Amino acid sequence: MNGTIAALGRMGMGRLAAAGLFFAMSVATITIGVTGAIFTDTESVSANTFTTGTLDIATTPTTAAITFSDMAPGDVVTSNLNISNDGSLELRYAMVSTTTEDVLAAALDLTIKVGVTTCTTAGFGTDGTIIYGPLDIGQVAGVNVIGDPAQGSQGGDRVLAGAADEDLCVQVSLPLATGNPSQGVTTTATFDFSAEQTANN
Ligand SMILES: [Ca+2]
Repeated sequence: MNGTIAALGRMGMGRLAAAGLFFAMSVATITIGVTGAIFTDTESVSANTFTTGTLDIATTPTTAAITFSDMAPGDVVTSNLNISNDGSLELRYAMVSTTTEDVLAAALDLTIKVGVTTCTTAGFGTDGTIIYGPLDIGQVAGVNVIGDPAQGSQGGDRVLAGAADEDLCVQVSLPLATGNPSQGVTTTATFDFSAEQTANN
């Protein structure tokens, strides 16, 4: 008896499963039939623009910032050298001085100041802050006069905000104690300025 009920039950379950499968297929058919009738919408986000900044160091003057012909021990010359950040990014700069020979270059004393109100030989000592010297004007091998051109922040590196500038008051003297080895000698110094971004560096 119990076996008969169980058999009938299995038959019932089989019919129920078949009916369920037929119903699911019917729903799928109906769903496919109404796909084109739903509401939709889209939205685009435009103007995701990126621009990079610029790094541009400039000097005024661009050549012969300080010179002296027929110099004698005891002579002094003073000139202004403007350093400007013509780019949009904040920069950090360094300056290396390379000379064409070493004897007179070692005899000549270079002093650089910032914040000098009147950049003349008479006004040089009045105010401002020394950032180099008095030391050699340079060497054939090159001398780090301001900071260090190596990447990153080193002692003496100077920072200029975008579009900012600063005046370097540059003074060169030939001390009275200079001896004959420097007589009749010419040396030419080239000041190389190197700038790098300060952002992420
Ligand atoms: Ca540096």
